[in-house]
Amino acid sequence: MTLQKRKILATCALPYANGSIHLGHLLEHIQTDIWVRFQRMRGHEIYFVCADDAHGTPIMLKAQELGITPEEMIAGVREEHMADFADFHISFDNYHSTHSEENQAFASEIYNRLHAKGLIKTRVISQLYDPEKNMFLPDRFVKGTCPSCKSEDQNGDSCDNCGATYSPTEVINPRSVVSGATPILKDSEHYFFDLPAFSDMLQEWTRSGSLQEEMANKLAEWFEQGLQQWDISRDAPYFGFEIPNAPGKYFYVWLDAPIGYMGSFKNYCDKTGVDFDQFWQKDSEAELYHFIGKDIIYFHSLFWPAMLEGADLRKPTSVYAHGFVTVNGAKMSKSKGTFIKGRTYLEHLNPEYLRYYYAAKLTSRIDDLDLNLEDFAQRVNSDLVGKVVNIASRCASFITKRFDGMLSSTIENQALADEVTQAGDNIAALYEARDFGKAMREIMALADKANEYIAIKEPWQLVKDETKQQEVQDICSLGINLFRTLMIYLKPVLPKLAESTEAFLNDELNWEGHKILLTSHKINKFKALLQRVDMDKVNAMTDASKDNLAVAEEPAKKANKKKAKKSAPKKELTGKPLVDDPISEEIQFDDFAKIDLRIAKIVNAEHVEKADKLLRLTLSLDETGSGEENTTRQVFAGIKSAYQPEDLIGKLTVMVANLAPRKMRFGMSEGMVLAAGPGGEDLWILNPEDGAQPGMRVK
Ligand code: NOT
Ligand code: ZN
Repeated sequence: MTLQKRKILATCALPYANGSIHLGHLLEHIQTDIWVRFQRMRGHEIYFVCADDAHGTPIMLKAQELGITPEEMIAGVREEHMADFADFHISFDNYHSTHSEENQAFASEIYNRLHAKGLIKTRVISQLYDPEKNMFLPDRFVKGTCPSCKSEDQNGDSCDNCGATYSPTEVINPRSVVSGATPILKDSEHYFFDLPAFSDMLQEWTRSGSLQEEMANKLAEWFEQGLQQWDISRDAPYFGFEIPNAPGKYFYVWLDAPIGYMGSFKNYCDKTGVDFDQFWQKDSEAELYHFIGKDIIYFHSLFWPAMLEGADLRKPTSVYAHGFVTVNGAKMSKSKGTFIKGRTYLEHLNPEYLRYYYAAKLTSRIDDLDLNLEDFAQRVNSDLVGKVVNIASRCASFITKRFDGMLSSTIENQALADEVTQAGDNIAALYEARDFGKAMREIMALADKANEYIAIKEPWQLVKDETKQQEVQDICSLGINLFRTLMIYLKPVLPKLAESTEAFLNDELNWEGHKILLTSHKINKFKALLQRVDMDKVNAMTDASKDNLAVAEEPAKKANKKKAKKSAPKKELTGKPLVDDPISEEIQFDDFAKIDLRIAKIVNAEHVEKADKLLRLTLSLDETGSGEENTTRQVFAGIKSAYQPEDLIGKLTVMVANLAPRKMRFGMSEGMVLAAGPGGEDLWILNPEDGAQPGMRVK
C-alpha cells in the first residue's frame, strides 16, 4: 500500500511570554511533537510551528515592574522558552512571536476584511479605571469585597469564598491591584466581533465529525446558551497592536494570539519558500490541526473558526484538546515541589523519560493526566530499560564477540518476526488517532514476546556448546532485529534513543523499514543506551522545585536574592536549609496579600511568669511614639531562648498587625513578631533599619 502524501500544518498553543515553561506546558508540546514526528516518519509534508504569546496587560505590567521594555522582556523569555523546548527535543520548524511584523499584518488584514463585511460593531461600555495609573483595569486587576457573601479581598470577577461570579463593577469597596487606588467608572468605545452571525456555520463545523466528542458536546452547550458579541478592543496603555483607523485602541491579546499561528508559519515560508497560501486559502487541501489545553477550547473552536470564515480563509481541520497535568494525584503545587519547571527537570533527568511517560498515559480524549513520580520511575525502568533496551543488551555482545558484528543471513523464527512487523499498521493507526498510550502498550507487549523468545532459547547456554554456534547467531540476530523494529515504532517518542540505536545498528530507522529485517548486516559495538531512572534524582528535582517558591519570580529579583545570600553574614546561614523543612499547605497569593506586615517598635519587653519560652512584648505602631492606646499591641513571642528582655527594648521589628487576637494562658496576644533561625539561641527577630519607622507597611 503506498501512502498518499499529505500536506499538514500542526500547532501547539502559544505560551505566554511572562513565565517559564513547566511540565504542564510540556504535555502539549510533547504530545504534538510525537504526532508530528510520526507524520514526518511516514513521509508526509508536515510543518510544526509555535510562538510566544507576547501581548496583553499582564506582560506590560510585568515589564514595568522589572524596569525594562516589554520588547526586551519578551525577547529574553522567548530565548528561554526555545532552549527549554529544544532540550525536550520538541522539533518545531519555526518558533516565532506574536509581536512580529507578520502577525501585525495578518491581524490588520483579517480585521479589515471583517470590518468591510460589517462584522465589527462598536459600542460604549463602562469599565473600572485606575485614576492613578490612568488605565482600564482587567477583571483580575480589581479586588474587593464579594457582593454576595461580603467576604473581603476577593477577585474582581469571582469569589473564592462563596464561588459567586459577578462583574467587577459590582464589587464592594473595589481597589486596583496595580496601584491600590479606588477605581472609578469610565466610559469608552469598544469594538466587537459579531460572533452570533456565525452561529449556523459553527454548528455545522462542529458536526463535521473531526472534533473530539467531548469538545462537540461542550460546543453544543455553548450554542444552547447563545453566542455573544466578542469584545476585541482594549484602550491604551496596552502592549499590543493598534487597531487600524482606531487611534488609542488595541487588539485584545486573544485576537492576535491565534493569528500568531499564521504569523509564525508565514515567517517560516518566507525563509524557506514554502507556499503559505496553499495552507491558508479558503479552498486549501492542506490539513490544519491545533493542539491545545482544555481551558482554551472556546477561543479555538468558536472565535477562531469564525474569524477565519469571516476573513475568507480556511478553517482548522480539527482542534485537539488535552486535559491538565496533575502530579502525584494533585494540582501542581509549589510548596510540595510538584510545580516543576522544564529547566529544573532537565537539570536532573533525561527528557526522554518524560516523553515516554506522557506517551504511555496519553489518550485521544480530554482527560487529565497524572504524573505519579514513583510510577514514572518504575514505568520507565520496567518498560524502556527492562523490556526494550534489554533485548539488545542480551543479544549484542554475542554478535560482536563471536561473529564479528555480523547478523545471520536467515531468520530463525519467521512467525515471530512477522508478528512484530505486522503490528506496524495498527500502531500507526493508534499514533494517527493520538492514542499513544495504546500504542505504547502494543509495543511493550511485543517487547515481552521478544524477551520471552530469548529467555526460552537461552543463547547464553547454547554458546557453551561448540556445535550450536550458528543457532546462537541466528537467535541473537533475530533479537537484534526485533529490537530494531520496536525502536522504529518508538522513534516518534524517543528520538535520541532512536539516534543512538541507529549508530549501534548502522542503519537508519524509518517507518517503512519496519517491513524488512536486517540479514548479513554488520552492526557496531553495543554501548549502554539508557540509564535507569534514579529515584534520588527525582527527589532532588522536587526539592529543587521547592526552592523555587516564587516560581513566577522575575529574573531581576532572583539575581538580587542570590546576591543577598552571598553577602549575608555567616550567622544567618546557620539555619537548616528551607528545603529540608516540610513546607506547610500551599497558600494563594491572595492569602499572602492579606497579611498586613508593619514595622513596630518594641517599647517594652518582660519575662512572663511560669512561661519558659515566652516574652511579653509591648509593640508600638505609632510613628510619633506617643504610645496612644490603639497603636500599641501586646504580643507574646517565643523568643526567650534567644533574647534578654532588656536587649529588645527600643528595637524595631516586623509584626503581623492584622492577626486576629488570641487568648493565651497569660493574656491576649494581639499579633505576631517575625523571627528566623533554627531555634534556641540562634533566633533573630527581623530587625529592620535604614529609615524604617513604626507603623510603616512592609512590602
Ligand atoms: N497564551 C495562551 C495560553 O493560554 C494560548 C494562546 C494560544 C494561541 O497560554 N491561540 N489562540 N487562539
Ligand atoms: Zn463571596
